[in-house]
Amino acid sequence: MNNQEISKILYEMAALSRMEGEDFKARAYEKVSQEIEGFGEQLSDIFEERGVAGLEELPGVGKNIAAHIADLIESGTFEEYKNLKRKIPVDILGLLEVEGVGPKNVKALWDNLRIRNLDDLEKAAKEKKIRDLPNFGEKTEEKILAGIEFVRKSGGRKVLGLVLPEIRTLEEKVKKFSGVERVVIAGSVRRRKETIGDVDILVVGRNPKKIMDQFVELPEVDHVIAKGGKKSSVALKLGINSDLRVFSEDEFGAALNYFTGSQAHNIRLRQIAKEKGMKLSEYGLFRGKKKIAGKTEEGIYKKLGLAYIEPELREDQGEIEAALEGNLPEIIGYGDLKGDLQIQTDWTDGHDSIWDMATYAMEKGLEYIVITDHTKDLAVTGGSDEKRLLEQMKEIDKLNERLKKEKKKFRILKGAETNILKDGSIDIDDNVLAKLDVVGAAIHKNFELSKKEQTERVVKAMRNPHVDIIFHLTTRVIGKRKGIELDVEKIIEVAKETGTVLEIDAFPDRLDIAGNHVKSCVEKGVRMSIDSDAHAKAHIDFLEHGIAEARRGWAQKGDIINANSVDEMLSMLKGKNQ
Ligand code: DGT
Ligand code: CA
Ligand code: CA
Ligand code: ZN
Repeated sequence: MNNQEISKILYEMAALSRMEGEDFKARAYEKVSQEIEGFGEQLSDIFEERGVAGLEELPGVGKNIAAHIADLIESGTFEEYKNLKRKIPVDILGLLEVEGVGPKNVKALWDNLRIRNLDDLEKAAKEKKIRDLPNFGEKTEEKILAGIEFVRKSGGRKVLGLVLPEIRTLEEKVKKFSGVERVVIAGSVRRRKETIGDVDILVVGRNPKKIMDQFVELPEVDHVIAKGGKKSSVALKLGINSDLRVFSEDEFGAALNYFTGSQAHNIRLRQIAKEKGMKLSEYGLFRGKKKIAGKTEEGIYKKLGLAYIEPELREDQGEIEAALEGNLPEIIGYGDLKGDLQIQTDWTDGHDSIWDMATYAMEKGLEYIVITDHTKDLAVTGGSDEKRLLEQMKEIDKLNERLKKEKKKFRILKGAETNILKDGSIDIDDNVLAKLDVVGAAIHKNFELSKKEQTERVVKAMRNPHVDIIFHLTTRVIGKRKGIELDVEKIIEVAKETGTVLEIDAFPDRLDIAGNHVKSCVEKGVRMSIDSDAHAKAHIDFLEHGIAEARRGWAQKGDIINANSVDEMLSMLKGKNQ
C-alpha cells in the first residue's frame, strides 16, 4: 500500500468516526491522513526498515494509529475499520464528494433512507424524499442533485498534480526498457491540463514487440486492455488508462504534435496545412508524396509559417492567430520563481517549522518565502490572534539573524493568511497588519452567499489598504467544490484600481485563479503571485502546477510578482511598501 492509499483509508476512518459522533477521534485521523498525503518517504519503507516503532515517530501518529497503519501495510485493512464498515456499509467517500453533503448528513441519509451510494442518493433526491428529513429541506435537495451532476461530470478523470509523481515514475521505467531510445508523455499531461483522462506515452525504439512485452508486465499495470504491435492500452492501478505507441525517429515530431493535441488545436493546424497545399498527419507534414517535416515539432510549425507554440497554449484559444502574426508572448518558465508567498507552518495547521520550510525552499533554489499562517477566525487550524502574530514576527527576526550569521542569502518574510469575514472586514487589527511584510486575505467560510454579496465582500477586502494579495480567490477544489459565486471580472477591475495582487494557488486541486482568469488579469494588467499554499515541506514542489496554470493563461514573468527578487517583489505591493 502506498501513502496515498493509506491516507485515503484513514480519511475514510475520520469520516466514519464523525458519523458516529466521535469528533475528537475523527480530528486525529484527519490530521494523520493529511500528514501522510504530503509525506516525502513511503510509510511501507519506514515500516520495513524500523517496524511499528518507526511509524510511531511520525507526527500525530500514536500507538493505536501506528498499529492500524502496520495492519494496512501488511493486509490492506484493519480490525476497527472492518467493523465500522460492516456497521455502516456506505460509500462514504463517494457521498462526501457531493457538495453540501457532510458525514452527519450521510448518517441521517443512511439511518432514515438506507442510502449507501451516489445512485441511491440521486434516486431519493429525484423522488423528493430528502426534503422531508429533519435539517434538509427543498433547497438542500436541489443542491444535492446539482452536486451529483457535478461529481458525475468530473468523474473518471484525475487531478494531474496529484498523479504526476506516479506518471513520472512510469516514464522513467519506460525509459529504461531495453530497445527504447526516447520517451515523451503527450496528451493532456504534456499540455498540463488540470485533470487528465489518460496517460499517452510516445516512444521511439527498436523492436516494438519487445517494448510492448515490457510495458504490459509493469507492476503499475492493473490489467491489459489491448496489446498490439505499435500500440498497447492498459488500465493502471492508479485508476486511469495508459496508451503506449511506438514511432520511428523521423516521424516522432509529427506524432508528438498530433498526440499532444488538443484536438481543437490539431484541427486548426491541419486546416492551415491544407490551405498551403500540404497535408499534416501523425506521420509527418507532406507536400504531395514528399515529406517536408516530421522529425521535430519545431520543423512542422516552421513549415506551416507559425512560431513554435508551447503545449500549455494549444487549445485553439487565440494561440494560432498569435503565432501567425508573430505575437505569441514569451510565457513564464518553470524555473522563473524566486519566492513563495503562501507558506503554513507548525504554528498553525502546517506540518513543519518555519526553519524547515525555509531550508527546503532554499534547497529548491528560492530566495525568499513568506510565512502566512492562518489567523484566528479559522479556529480549526489554531489560527493566530494578534498577540501570537507578534510573537511569530519576533521568531522570524531571530531566524533571519541566524540566516545572516550562516551567510545564507535567504529571507523569511512576515505574513499571514487572514480571513475575509462575512462582511468583508479582516479578522486581524489594522495596526498588526501594518507590521507584516505581506498580508494575504482569503475566504474560508460563508461559501453560500449570493454572487452580489460575495463580490461586495471581496471588493471590500481589496479596498483595505493593508491587504496585499487575495489568496485562492474562488475557493474551488477541483472535483470537490465548485467555488463561490463571484463576479470575477469586477474583482479584476477593482484589483487593478487598488493594486491588489491576485494569487494563483498552486495546490494541485485548487489552481485558483484558473487559466481563463489569469488571461483576463494579463489583459487588464493586474499582477499575480504563484504560491504553493504549502502545509508541509514537500508541498513547495507544487509551485510547478501554479506555473503551468499561469502559462495556460499566457502570463509572462512581468505579470508575476514573485518572479522578482525580494525587494522588487515588495515594491510591487500596495500601501505601506510604496
Ligand atoms: P484527456 O486524455 O481526455 O485528458 O485529453 P487528451 O487531449 O490527452 O485526449 P486523448 O488522450 O483522447 O488524445 C490525445 C491527443 O490525440 C489529443 O489531444 C489530440 C489527438 N487526437 C485524438 N483523437 C483525435 C481526433 O479524433 N482528431 C484529432 N484531430 N486529434 C485527435
Ligand atoms: Ca490523454
Ligand atoms: Ca489517449
Ligand atoms: Zn491551512
